[in-house]
Amino acid sequence: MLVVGELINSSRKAVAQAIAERNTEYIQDLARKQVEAGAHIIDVNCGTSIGEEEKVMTWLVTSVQEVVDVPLCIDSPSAGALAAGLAVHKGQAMINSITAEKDRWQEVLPLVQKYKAKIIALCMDDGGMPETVEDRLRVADKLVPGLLEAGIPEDDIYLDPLIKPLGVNSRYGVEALDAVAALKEKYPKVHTICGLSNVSYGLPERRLLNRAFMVMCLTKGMDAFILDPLDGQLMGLLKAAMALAGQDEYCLEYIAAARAGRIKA
Ligand code: THG
Repeated sequence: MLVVGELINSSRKAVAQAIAERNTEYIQDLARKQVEAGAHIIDVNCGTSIGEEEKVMTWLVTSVQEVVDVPLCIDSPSAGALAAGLAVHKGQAMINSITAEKDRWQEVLPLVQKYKAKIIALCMDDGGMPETVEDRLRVADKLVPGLLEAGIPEDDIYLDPLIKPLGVNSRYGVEALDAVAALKEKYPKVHTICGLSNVSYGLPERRLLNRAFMVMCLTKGMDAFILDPLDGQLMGLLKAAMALAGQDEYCLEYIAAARAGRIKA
């Protein structure tokens, strides 16, 4: 299970402010805390720094890698910002993200190749956001063969079914879950990933929904999450659910985490 820490995201007010002030200490502290809490990769996003995204991404990647020894997930709608972040990144980065949209595909694919990065492939194309399982499969049928043909190893590909808010349509949870199962069946060696907190957008007590959805995703074969690792309940449930799903031999990880006080009921 791969845990990507989501907190360095400029859609969060405190992070947007830290970026505006170039508060290196705040960003570094947020990176350290997420790694201590169990994140394997740290997402860095500065989508709201319009006009100076390349500069900001360079600063974010450099600042975070000064204090933690994990790879980063470079998250931006701007290919220029992705390239700027990748140019200063140490180790194997993860790119967030490529899609089957014609322009995005052409801009991002050369970066994946050049930097031998892991790649998150969103199940969307020029037809827009997916609604159903079939929409997602149809797009995955362009993404996966396209990436393989371009020489990207299966093990570096992370399909994201795109989680949409349950508050908008009560089918959005099951459509995404069924899509994960279908993607895993069709492409067993390709990974699946999702941002958990999208599901709860606009609903009360969001963490409850995020936590429940994480467990349900895991039973469908999801093997990576973009999440808030500082939610201790979520991280505890993740360990418990992995043990129950047969993904933790002899429950060794669960027991070790409990003994170390990293998870609590
Ligand atoms: N898939 C991929 N990448 C993604 C997502 C995804 N990146 C962005 C997002 N979804 C996951 N990351 C976050 C980061 C922070 C928050 C949610 C998702 C967050 N949001 C609060 C909110 O929306 O209310 C902001 C509150 C605040 O201001 O603090 O915290 O699905 N590939």
